[in-house]
Amino acid sequence: MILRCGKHVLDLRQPRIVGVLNVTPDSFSDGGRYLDAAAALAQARRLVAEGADMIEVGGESTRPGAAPVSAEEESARVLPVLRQLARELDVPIAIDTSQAEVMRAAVEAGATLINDVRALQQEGALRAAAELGVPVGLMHMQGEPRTMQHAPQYEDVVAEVAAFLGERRAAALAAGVAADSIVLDPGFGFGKTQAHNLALFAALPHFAALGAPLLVGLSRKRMIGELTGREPAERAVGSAVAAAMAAARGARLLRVHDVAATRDALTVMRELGG
Ligand code: HH2
Repeated sequence: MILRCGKHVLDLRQPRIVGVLNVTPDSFSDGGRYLDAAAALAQARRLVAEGADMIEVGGESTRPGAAPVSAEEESARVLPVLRQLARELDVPIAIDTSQAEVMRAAVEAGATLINDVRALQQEGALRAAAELGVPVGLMHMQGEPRTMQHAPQYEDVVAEVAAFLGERRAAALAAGVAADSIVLDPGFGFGKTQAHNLALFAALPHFAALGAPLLVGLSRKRMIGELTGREPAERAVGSAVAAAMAAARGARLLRVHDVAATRDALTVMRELGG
């Protein structure tokens, strides 16, 4: 399995690390730290040196309770950073956005993968993704960030998330997105209780068997906090263990903040035959 991101080809027989770079004032674990382009570039270089195979840039926090941002505001945050990273780094750059206008500007600025936590459901997003011709990540979320953790409910979380991903994949294909450009993600923490997250984690082999590369984002999330009793900045070990286990269960793209810890976890697991 490979993923073609512009001139970069990711061989997904190995799990790949996506280093997260949030250029937001309010992200839950790194908000406000990389707002200016120079700080963002320095952090991106650090993530690549630590072993990131891709860098993802996001200008909208989707933490529980976060308010939406306008396309203008989001573009102003991400575009200068994307241009610099695309010029200076030799790894693919992803854009984390739901807005068609931002997708178009981001790809123009050098992004070669679109990661959408709303799975191309916003107006114009399906068409933009198909026209831009880059891979797209489709994630499941119940509700919207502002209210998604109020009372998430499912009859059967695994079946409902899988059905949603199947529908969004069909919609993307119908819009003209290439079959080998679709990445799926169950969306840990997005309108899910701890019990829902644990059920989805146990079902990762099922999601991997849907036939598209599987992306997971567990890094520093409350799911890890509930298991370890630690604050976001102290969740690197728990997150790295979870990422390695997810890879063993079929995840191919691991969206993480702590790249060095994740790289070590994957290396040790591989060398020990896990
Ligand atoms: N999680 C976050 C953001 N984007 N995208 C995908 N595909 N999967 C995820 O699990 C995912 C995601 C939330 O993490 P973070 O970006 O660190 O926080 P914030 O949303 O506060 O910026």
